[in-house]
Amino acid sequence: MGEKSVDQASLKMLNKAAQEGIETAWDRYEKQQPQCGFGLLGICCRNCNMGPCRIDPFGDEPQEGVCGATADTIAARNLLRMIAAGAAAHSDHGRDIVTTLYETAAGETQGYQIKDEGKLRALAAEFGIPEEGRGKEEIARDLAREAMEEFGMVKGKLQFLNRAPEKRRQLWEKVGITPRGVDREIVEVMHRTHIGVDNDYVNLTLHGVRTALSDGWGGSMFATEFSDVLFGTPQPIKGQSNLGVLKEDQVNIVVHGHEPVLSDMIVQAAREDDLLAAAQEKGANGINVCGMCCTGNEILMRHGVPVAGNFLQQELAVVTGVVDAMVVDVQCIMPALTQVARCYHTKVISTSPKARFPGADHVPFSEQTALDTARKIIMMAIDNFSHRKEELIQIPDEEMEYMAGFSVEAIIKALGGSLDPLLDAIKAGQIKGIAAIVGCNNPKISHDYGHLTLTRELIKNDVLVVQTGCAAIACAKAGLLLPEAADEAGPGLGAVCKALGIPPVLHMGSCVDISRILVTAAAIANALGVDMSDLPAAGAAPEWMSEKAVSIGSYVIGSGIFTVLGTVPPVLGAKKFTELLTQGAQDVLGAAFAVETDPMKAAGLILEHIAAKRKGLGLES
Ligand code: XCC
Ligand code: SF4
Repeated sequence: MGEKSVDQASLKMLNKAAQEGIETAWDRYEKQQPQCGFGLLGICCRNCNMGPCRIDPFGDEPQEGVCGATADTIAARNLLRMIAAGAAAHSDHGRDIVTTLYETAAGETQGYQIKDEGKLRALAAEFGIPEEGRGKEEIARDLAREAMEEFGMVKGKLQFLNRAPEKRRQLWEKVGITPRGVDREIVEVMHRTHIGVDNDYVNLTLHGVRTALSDGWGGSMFATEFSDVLFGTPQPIKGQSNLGVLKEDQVNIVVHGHEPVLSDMIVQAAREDDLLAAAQEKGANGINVCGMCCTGNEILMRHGVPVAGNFLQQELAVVTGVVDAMVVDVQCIMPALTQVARCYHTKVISTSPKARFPGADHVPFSEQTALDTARKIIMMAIDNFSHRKEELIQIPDEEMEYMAGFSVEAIIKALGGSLDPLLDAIKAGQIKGIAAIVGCNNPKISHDYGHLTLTRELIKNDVLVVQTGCAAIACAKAGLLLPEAADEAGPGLGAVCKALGIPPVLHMGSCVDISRILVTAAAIANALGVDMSDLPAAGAAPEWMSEKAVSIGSYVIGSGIFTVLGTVPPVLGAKKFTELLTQGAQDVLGAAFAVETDPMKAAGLILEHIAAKRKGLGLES
């Protein structure tokens, strides 16, 4: 497993990059070795200018920062700031979707429509907004305004929390971590982690979980639900994945980042006749829009658009020499892209006022002129088609079909209208439990190895796997998102999948769509009349790297679900804090973290956990 990747297409492009003298994340990671020990252990602090301070991890002096902060305080504060950044990223994305819905309802945007009126009306009912006899625009305006208020603290408690089982809500109340408002919790992290405010690592941790909950049951859930209203609720759909989706004879546009507001418009505009004609005029046989990372997941879930790859493949896509434009919005976009692009002909086009990249072309995107901007970007890609450097072109032939689009609504539909068949299969032990495998890639672990190994091992043992993000793309490339992959599953899960015609690994969307997983888990717990912590369910992030993943992991355990991390979080230098995260949290939240870098062992932990929870529910193992 010493290889940089287990994905053949990526290995080919890494080879090509090396021959052409191109540095990638793996090379830069190598150059960072050895990485800073204090940083890895989480015990350096730069929160004030008496510092920076660091704690001696071997128990020698110093054991406190200048202000007296201990290792536990420092590591907890650092982790809280990671949660805040992650929650902010998801939630700011959510806010933008809410705003887009509001402006669309007011007739102020270009190209958007309310695509799922049924979902709009259901959400309105949930928020207590009258909908009978009212038009969809009117309802959408009220709903969006109501949602905007959730970011502040008008009601003092997030609306979507009501989707959680009552026992879980009571626990949140009792522990004092019911999230009040999305922005409020994030701001409070920054306040509490300022020098001389919250110095108790337990108190800090509880607020960290509350902030993360405001992401999972707040910002992220708004992003998902309101995206469904605007762009349609995903239904099962097929498409292609991996770098082989790039086409030598077509204009290739890779959309990379996170938000559907731009990528959906590009997909829409790329189908227009005059743009196709313009591409043909330049000698191209078409316009090939592909996705990357989570914005890729957004459009593959809704349109079956091909996905070129996951996080560690962004540079490698450029190395093929056929990407005419790499269009980016926000999050997980390596600044190195413009460096790599310079060696080929690729234009990196940034679009968000929040995310500029030195060396990129910037085309400011706004909802008011969305379709025109998308057209302009596509024209730039078309114009760039003739600038390809023939001698640098090499497209790996790896390409794999996937089935995605498993929203909660789609899962219920696939089950024949209710969750009952799934519950019955779980009760009967055909399906032992459910595992959510999510998150990024990280050069600290062989690319895709963690995702694929853990997924394969779990489905083999009759655990239904649900996925989002880069984990899902890894499995798409490996063919695990196809109904035929049921052959790789254990006899119980395999039979259920074959009967329903679904894959044993369900792609539920982008990372904000982990909210769909929360909704599913809550619905199952509600149907069984138990708390989410009683379910035979687990979460895992085998290759995580982003701060968003820290927020996700924290709201998953905050929701009562055991979570295994496959790369080591920066906390191990703080003994008591680490114990709290991996053990103490169990008593308080009914769930805790485990850290296990070997995905086979991680699978063992999850299977053990699922068996114990089945026993707790009185189910046969
Ligand atoms: Fe980013 Fe969402 Fe991680 Fe992938 S999984 S590397 S966060 S793109 Ni979200
Ligand atoms: Fe050092 Fe305390 Fe300042 Fe952190 S807050 S840099 S530990 S003095």
